Amino acid sequence: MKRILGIAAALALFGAGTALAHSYKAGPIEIGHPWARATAPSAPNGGAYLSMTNTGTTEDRLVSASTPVAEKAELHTHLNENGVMKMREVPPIAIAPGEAVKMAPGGLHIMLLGLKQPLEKGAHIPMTLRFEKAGTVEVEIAVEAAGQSAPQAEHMGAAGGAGHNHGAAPAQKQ
Ligand SMILES: [Cu+2]
Repeated sequence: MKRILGIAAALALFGAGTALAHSYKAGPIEIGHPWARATAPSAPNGGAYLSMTNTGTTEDRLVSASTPVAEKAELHTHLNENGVMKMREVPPIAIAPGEAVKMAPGGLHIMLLGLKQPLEKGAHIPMTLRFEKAGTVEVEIAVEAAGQSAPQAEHMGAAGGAGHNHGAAPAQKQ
């Protein structure tokens, strides 16, 4: 319990100074902007996303992930099977030297199964990533709006363009 409180306090401090884009390093692997979609209070599962860039000279693999807010975290992808989108657990995700792997809604993601609490927008949740060679690294998942299809920080570039009209409801103000 004491340990959990300590982590919470550290997260509160860290969270206060965190910009939307944040990144981490595990050896030569750069982990960019881990984020998750906010979940409804009764949602059993959630999804987290991040990018991994290998600045080293040998392949590494993301083996597993874990977070105290979910019973289990699995590496998943979406597959289109006869027009039906389905999720499947995937083997460790390889990142070739000089390459980047980007998780995103509709594709690769870290599935958070058995949420112990809803993921609330604005929260930062701890996650441990384990790489085959680079070992483990602690990251923080930034929880963003439920309808978010891309990280806020990269949204402008991705959706880009003047006059681009978002069909969705206006973004909620904090
Ligand atoms: Cu999934």
